[in-house]
Amino acid sequence: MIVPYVIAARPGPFADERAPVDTLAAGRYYAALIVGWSLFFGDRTAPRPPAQSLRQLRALLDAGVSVALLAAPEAEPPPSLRRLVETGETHPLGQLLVSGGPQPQLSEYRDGIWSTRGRAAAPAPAGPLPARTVLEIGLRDVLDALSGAGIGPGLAAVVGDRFAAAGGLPGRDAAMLVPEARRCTFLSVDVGPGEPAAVPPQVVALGGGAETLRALLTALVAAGRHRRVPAVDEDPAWIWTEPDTDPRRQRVSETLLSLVAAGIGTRGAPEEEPDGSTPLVLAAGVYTGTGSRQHLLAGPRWTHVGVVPPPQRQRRILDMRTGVLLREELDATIPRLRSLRFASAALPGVVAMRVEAGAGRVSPGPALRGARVSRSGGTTPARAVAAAHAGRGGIAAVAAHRRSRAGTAHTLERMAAYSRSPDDEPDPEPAHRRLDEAQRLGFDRLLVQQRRIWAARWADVDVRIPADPEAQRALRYALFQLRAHGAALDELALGARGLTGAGYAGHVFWDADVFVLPALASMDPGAAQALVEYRLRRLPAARERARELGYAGAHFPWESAADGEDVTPASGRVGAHEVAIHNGSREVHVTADVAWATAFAAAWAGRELSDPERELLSETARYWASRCRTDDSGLAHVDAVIGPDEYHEYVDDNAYTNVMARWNLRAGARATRGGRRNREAARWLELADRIVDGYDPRTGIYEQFAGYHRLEEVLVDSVAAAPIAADVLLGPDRVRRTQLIKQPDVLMLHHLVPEEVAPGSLPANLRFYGPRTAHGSSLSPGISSALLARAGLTDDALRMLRIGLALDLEDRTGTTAAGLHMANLGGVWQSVLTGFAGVRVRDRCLLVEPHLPSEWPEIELRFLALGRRVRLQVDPRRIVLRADGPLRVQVGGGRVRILPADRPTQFPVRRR
Ligand code: IFM
Repeated sequence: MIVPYVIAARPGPFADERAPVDTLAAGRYYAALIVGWSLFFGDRTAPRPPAQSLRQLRALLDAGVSVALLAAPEAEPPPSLRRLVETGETHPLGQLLVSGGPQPQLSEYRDGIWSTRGRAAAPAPAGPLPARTVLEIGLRDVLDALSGAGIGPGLAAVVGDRFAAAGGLPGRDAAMLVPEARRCTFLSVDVGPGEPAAVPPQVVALGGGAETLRALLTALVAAGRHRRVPAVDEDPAWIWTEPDTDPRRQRVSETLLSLVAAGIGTRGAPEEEPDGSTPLVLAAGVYTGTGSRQHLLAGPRWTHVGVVPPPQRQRRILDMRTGVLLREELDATIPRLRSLRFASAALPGVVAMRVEAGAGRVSPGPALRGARVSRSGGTTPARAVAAAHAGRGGIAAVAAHRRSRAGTAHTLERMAAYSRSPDDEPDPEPAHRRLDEAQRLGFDRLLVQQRRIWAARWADVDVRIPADPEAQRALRYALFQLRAHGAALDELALGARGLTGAGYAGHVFWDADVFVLPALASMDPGAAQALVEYRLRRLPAARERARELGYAGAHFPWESAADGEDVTPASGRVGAHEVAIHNGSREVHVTADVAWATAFAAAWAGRELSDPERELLSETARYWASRCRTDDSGLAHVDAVIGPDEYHEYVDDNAYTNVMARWNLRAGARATRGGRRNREAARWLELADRIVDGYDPRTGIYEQFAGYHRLEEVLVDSVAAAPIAADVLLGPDRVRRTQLIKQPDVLMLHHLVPEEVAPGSLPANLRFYGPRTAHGSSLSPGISSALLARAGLTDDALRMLRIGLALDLEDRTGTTAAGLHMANLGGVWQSVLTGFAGVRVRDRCLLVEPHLPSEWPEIELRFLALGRRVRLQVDPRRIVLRADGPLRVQVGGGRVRILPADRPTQFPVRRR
């Protein structure tokens, strides 16, 4: 047999080596093979495809390789293939795609079902098409179908026989003329005229004809059997790469590379857990400790593997398109250390990993670490079982691994399943059942599902900014982590750092309600509802707290954990200073924030409030009614609070708190039904009208709190370029005497409750408070950017957005090691969705009023709203909206219209 040698033409595990074809394929470089029908089946005039080809086809599909067969117009029609494939076919891992015929259409065989899809490419002209056009259309359709299964072109090999053949001109093959196929690998198995000398640079000239093709197919099948570590499509638009091992960035990388699903988060620590690494597995809502010492419980860890020696150089790639993390050693002898892991989006609580390296480098050790580990008896003796116990609840895990070998590569495959119990003894049984299911499916099938589910998620929610690939990628990172955290659990306790680190002990702040929830509502309504449910279930605790403090109704805690009691610590550090923390008793706006989020989630989804939600709005209104003090002139005040600007404490009539309280009283009144309560609601409405808000109609500016204007006027620029932690730089006492503020306070009102502030007051308040805002909180840049965009200051808005986008990815605050700033991730998406695209929901109508910065001539957003999947495209000339069902829309302040289902509708761009 001929074993041709290859010089691989593109980066990848084999980029720098001369490797025989079976080694090339054995790296599972390809998740899909695209090949001409006649090349695959040989003589197309034969009455039926040869049995050997069909056997290989089935073997490939079983090994997890998708196969696309492209046929020229005169090729044998797909039905004969259908019959043959269906005979004896079970459930192949790969997908079979067939395109061909005089007017090409794509047939797809998946999970035992054939279907024919609409064409992705532009409609072909009527009449017989030239063979080249048929192949181009077919290839486009195939790539589109593969991408729908989460297989990008970088994971596809196009196998042809004469890439340089067309007139001897390099790169004239039909496949190579399709721009979408740019990142495919082209393998030439024949030597056409002029080849291999004139072979286009992107083609790998294997030569060897049909025999090479068979060898390649056999090697691909073997790669599947040998459980090699799959590759990812290194499309820069979809990957985040953490480069070499830089010990200073190690813990930041671990945060950024966290994988989260179904309320279980695993930090991205390298397998060998080198010095300085902080590996951690956390489960949403599972806290340990009491009072302000409550913190998220560390669960058993599943990723530890001994690696000797550890890699000198490596790169780690988070593939956001498919939700997997790849690690690759660089500059080492083959086989290099490689690993791939993911938190299954298909099987809740299941995580999976494969690691490969040369003989003796990888030692599995125990499959679970870091908690009480016991071996299970009974029917599954090979499983490790471990549980981490909190006071009441805990986290149970079961795991198993197995080893295999292919040539010099030794592979370890580990799967684990978690079950979280916020309130009860951790129970490994559900985890055992999940692991049974995962093992029945196997790693490859789980990976296929992972790719498909993430592809479907991105089809619903995504952002495209053709002129700004960096911003697009950073926004995708935010969407990726938000979506991964957004589990539609029965309730979702989402701490300030999510499940990516121990920062803020995993406590739940207003970050979850006001910053994350609106973002999640546009991507996963079930997850947004789970955030609301977390608060609803703690309404009794909030009632209790109000009573303890001498108030009526319900008052939510500033920091919340398991039970809904206030868990704000009494002191903390600001730079070198140990300072008392008063937020627990003073940052009372959180009560209105929770009410706002409850109403927002329902409004965005286009549904009525449920009875428990109405109750929450009424109870919080009742709190404000008792919290307000009425002065002799009848005006109502809220005394001695801390607003979102935490630099100034114990202030009276903080505009944010007062206006949010006013909104809450009105919303509570609207939510209240019947009898005695109506009289109470009338009192709330009357009280709301009397709350002072610090607005001065002469200047159009809200005074942030009583006496703010008398403070020393210091602008941020005179201290340093924002963002800065002004309290750390100047000291908390000094900063308190100035007008410097930590984050938008008054301006948050323009974002959350625009109907509660004076019409047209946004620009004046932006001009006034913008230069005073230090952006000392990660919550600040995203919402500031949204407001600047809405006010038409789009280039300033983009500058501000870039601060938010870099905040974690470049560790701008030096705090990312302790976890992602979830509120910032929510904030940057809000900036794009509600700021630049100007999308809001009001009265069950989608309002759209885009304001694009000069650097972004066009954007495309996909999101969910009012129960619809919405696609919005904006360019300098038009706005195009499309929804998957009828939708009330109002574009650019025009008239309200009903958008027809599934029909793109154009609107003109309004010039300012
Ligand atoms: O909730 C925020 C607050 O607004 C500013 N300090 C950090 C908290 C948690 O992110």
